[in-house]
Amino acid sequence: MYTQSLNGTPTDSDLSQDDREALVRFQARIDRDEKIEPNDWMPAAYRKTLVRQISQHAHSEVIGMQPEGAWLSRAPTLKRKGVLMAKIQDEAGHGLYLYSAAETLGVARSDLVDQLLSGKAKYSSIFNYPTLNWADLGAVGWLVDGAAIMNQIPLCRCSYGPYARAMIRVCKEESFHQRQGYELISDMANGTPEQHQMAQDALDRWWWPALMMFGPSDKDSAHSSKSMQWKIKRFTNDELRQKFIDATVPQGDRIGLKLPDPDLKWNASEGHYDYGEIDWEEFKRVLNGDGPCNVERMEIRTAAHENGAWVREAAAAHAEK
Ligand code: FAQ
Repeated sequence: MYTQSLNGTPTDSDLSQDDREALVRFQARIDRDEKIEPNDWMPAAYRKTLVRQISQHAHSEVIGMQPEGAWLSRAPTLKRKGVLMAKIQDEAGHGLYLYSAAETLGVARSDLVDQLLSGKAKYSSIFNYPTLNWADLGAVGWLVDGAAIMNQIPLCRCSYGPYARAMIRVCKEESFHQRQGYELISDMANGTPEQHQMAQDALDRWWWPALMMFGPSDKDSAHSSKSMQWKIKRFTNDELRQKFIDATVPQGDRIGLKLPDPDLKWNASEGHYDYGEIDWEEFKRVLNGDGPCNVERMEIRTAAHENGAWVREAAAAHAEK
C-alpha cells in the first residue's frame, strides 16, 4: 500500500481511487497551513523527502563540529574558548533534535548514521573546507551560521510539525552563533594591519563556499518544486541566497572588509545586489567527495563512532534493566 510505505514514489497509475483522494485531502491541509504530525497520513514521497533533508541536516550539524573543534585548544583567551565550547555543544544538540525529528518518520537513527558513514548520505558542502587560522572561526560564525539562519528561519514554518518545532530553538541558538562570529571577525578587522589581513583572507576563502550552502541554482534543484508545493521549503535556493547576500554586504562594509566578488553591485531597479557566477564545478566536486577535507571529516567521524560503541552498549544494557 502506498500510504505509509517509506520507499518508492508511485506514479499516478499506481494510485488507487482512495490514495488519490487522500493525496487531495493532504494537499488541502498543506494549503490551509495545517501542520502534518507523525501519525497523520502522508504520501510516501513527502516522508522520503523529509527523512532525506532532516537527516542530512542532522549530519551537517554533527560534522560541522569538526572545523571549530580543531580550534578549541588554540582559542586565544579563556572567554573565546568558553564561547567556542558552548557553540560546539549547541551544534551537537541540534544534531540530536534533528535525528529525533527524523525518527518520528519511522526511521532508525542507527540506519541514518550508517548512511552517513558509508558515504550514502550527504552533509553540507561547507564543512569540507578547512579552518586555517583564528579569523576563520569568525568567518564561520558570521557567514556559515548567517547562511544557516537565513535558510532555517523559514523552516520554522515547515509543514512537518516536529521539524518546524525543532527549528525554533535551533534558530535562536544559531543567531547567537552568528553574532559571536561577527563580533570576533570585526575585532580582528579593527585590530592590527596583520589581524585585518587575516580577517580579509578568511572572508575571501569562506564567501563562495558559504553561497553554495543554499544548494544548486533553482534550475538545477531536483527537489525544490515538490518541497515548495508541500511547504517544506518556503523559499527557493536562489531566493534565500539573494537574501543572504543582500543582508551580508552592508555587514562587510561596516567592518571595512571587502567581499571577494568583482561583479557585486547594487541593482537599484531590482532592489538587490547582483553577484558573480558561482563555481558550480567546485560545488559538484565537493559533493562527490573531492573537497579539501572530505576524507579527513569522514575518518574522524568514523573513529568517533567506533570509539563510542561502548557507550551505546552500556546505554542499551542500562535501558534493559
Ligand atoms: N551541501 O534539489 P536540491 C549549519 C544536495 S547546518 C551538500 O536543491 P534540497 C549549522 C541536496 O541534498 C547546514 N549537499 O535539494 C552549523 C540534494 O541531494 P540528494 C545544513 C547539498 O534538499 C553552522 C541535491 O544536492 N543545513 O550550517 C547542498 O531541496 C556552523 C539537490 O539539491 C541544512 O541542511 C549543500 N550545500 O535543498 C553547524 C538545512 N545543497 O539528497 C556547525 C536544511 C544541495 O538528492 C557550524 N536543508 N545539496 O542526494 C535544506 O534546506 C535543503 O536540503 C538544501 C538543499 C537547501 C540544503
